[in-house]
Amino acid sequence: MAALVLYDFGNSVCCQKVRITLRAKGLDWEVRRVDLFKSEQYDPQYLKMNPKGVVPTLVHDGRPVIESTLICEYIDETFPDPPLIPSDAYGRTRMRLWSKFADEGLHDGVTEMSFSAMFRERMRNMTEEQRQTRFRNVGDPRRTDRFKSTYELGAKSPFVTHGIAAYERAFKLLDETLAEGGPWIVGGAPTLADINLMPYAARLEYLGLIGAWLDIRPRVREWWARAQDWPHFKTGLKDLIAEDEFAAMRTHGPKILDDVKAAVAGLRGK
Ligand SMILES: N[C@@H](CCC(=O)N[C@@H](CS)C(=O)NCC(=O)O)C(=O)O
Repeated sequence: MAALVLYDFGNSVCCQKVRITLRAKGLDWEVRRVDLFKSEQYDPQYLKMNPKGVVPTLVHDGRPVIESTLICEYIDETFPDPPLIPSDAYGRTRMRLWSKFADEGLHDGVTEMSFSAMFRERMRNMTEEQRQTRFRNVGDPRRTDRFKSTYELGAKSPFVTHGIAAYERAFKLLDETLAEGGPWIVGGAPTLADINLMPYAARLEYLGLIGAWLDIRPRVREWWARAQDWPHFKTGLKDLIAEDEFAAMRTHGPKILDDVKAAVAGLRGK
């Protein structure tokens, strides 16, 4: 078995964070695909490693590490060159603030937006039994409620609105942060703060929605252009998205653009 094995699924944002980090460290890994649409994340063997039934899981020398934010920090500590975590305590807290933004708002937000634009259709075509398995979600009632609400209400679900607001807060702070320094979030070189945010910006970009937040934020647009030019963004994220996944995002994302724009305008008091 390879030293590093990543339990991974195509276009998953959390897996993308981990892949960019592995690329930035120049590491190779073996992929084990967990098909979320076949509910393979609920396989009892997989749940022993990752009790929440989510991807990614990184197995290093036979030991599982879970939670993408923790996995990225683990990779940085285990393979220190080049460093992706600032060396001073203040820099580290500033970097971790962006992990919190991702974990405490953006992740649920992007999940619900993607779901309302793309996956709802796919769930309608499932059998009732398959759908109920997805809803049950290994006993996490909060995820079940989010899932059901978005399945029923689409972009009008309050969970989608919460996600749109989380993005508005994050991009506003990013704008202020970049105004004070830059060109990366915590200074002159990319850190896990940038890596944590990249997949969440990328998904909005590929869904054709990002302009709704960045229209008034040229500094964030510059950061995003710089991120997309970073070689590890390309090899860890963009190059690993299949053409049919790009096509699905391009086709379905714009369906919720008007709802997104209206919600952002509401948040800005327009
Ligand atoms: N906090 C977890 C979240 C992981 C997560 O939600 N992963 C999604 C894919 S991005 C997943 O596996 N979802 C399973 C499902 O939809 O049932 C992490 O950062 O690793």
